[in-house]
Amino acid sequence: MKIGIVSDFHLGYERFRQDAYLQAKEALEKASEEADLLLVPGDIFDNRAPKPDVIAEGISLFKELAEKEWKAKVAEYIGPGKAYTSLPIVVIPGTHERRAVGELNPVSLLALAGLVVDASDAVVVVEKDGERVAVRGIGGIAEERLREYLSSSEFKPVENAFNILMFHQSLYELMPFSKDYISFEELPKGYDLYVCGHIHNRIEDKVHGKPLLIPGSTVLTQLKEAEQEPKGFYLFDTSTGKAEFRHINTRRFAVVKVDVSDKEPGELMDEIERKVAEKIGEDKPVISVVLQGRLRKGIRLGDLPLVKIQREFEGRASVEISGNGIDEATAIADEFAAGKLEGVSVKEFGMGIFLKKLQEFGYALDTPPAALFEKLSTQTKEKAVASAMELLFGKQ
Ligand SMILES: [Mn+2]
Repeated sequence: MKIGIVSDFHLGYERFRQDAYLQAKEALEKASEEADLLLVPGDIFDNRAPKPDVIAEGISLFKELAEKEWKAKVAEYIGPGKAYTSLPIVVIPGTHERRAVGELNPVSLLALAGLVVDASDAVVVVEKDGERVAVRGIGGIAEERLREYLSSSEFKPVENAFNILMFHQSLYELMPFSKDYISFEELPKGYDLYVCGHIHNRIEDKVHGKPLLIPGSTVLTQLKEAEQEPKGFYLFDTSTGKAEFRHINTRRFAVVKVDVSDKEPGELMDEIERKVAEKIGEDKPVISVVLQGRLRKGIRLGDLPLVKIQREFEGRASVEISGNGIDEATAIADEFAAGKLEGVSVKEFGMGIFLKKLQEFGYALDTPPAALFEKLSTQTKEKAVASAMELLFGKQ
């Protein structure tokens, strides 16, 4: 059987609303031309409660597929829910669609309408000419609850079938940021193929010696450098065990890096403008300007008229400018060395920067900034973030 794997459409994503719809449409259409079975491992929608016109986009995408002739059929559904169609289009909700247990999410609505089969917490067996493919789905669940779910649920590959585990989680080997993220080794064994959503650039790897395929999103979301790679979907052939990645047409995305070190503001603005102009084309690309290095003494990022550049290219490109790569730490160390902070403790100085940042983000929660600063500055990074979250939003 040929299996099309398409993920993370993020329908309704405000920034690139039309791209999200058109690129998902193209990916699904192209995949359905060749695949017997389609898998969508989550984040069809960008929101757990999409507006009716966004739900309509989802319905129309899958309605077109439902009208095609499919040789493969859902033959069996093992789980607490139900398959409302025999169409071989098997999906799970992702993190963006997650709601409390027992509540309907927008993906379960598509399933209820008989357009797709929701494989959350279930095994869906698809059959074509006597060949059976069994998909065990895990709907996106909170990372810290995944281990408990894996140990309390049944993972029994179906006999005489090609078994797939489909999920939507962060994986530690690919994102080593939290111990809550599961590692390859902890995933259930006995599957012939592992399919994951959630990660927005494509990845091919091995889990328990079997292929792991992550197709990435069909729309640009994070504006990370890796997203400059072409987007698309996987086509996996069970007879050869091989996967091919097929490209789709997407809005062009370019990253422009500018070293700010020792430059006058005027000079810097000219350079940014010139580099952005080089990337402009008729296709209205998304251009991410990443500022790096150390600003000249006395110049602050906020002093640069960056919005002017964004306005200048309006209608010809979508320009995003990020100062996250600017080395502020060294500049602060210089101020210390120059004795500018005499009489001010490091803690007070840190608190000052923290307050300024909160203001920039429009912080408006009840917790006093000083209490938050204490929580964040007295523990290891992971614990600090966890206890600050608890302070702000209560126990999750
Ligand atoms: Mn996603």
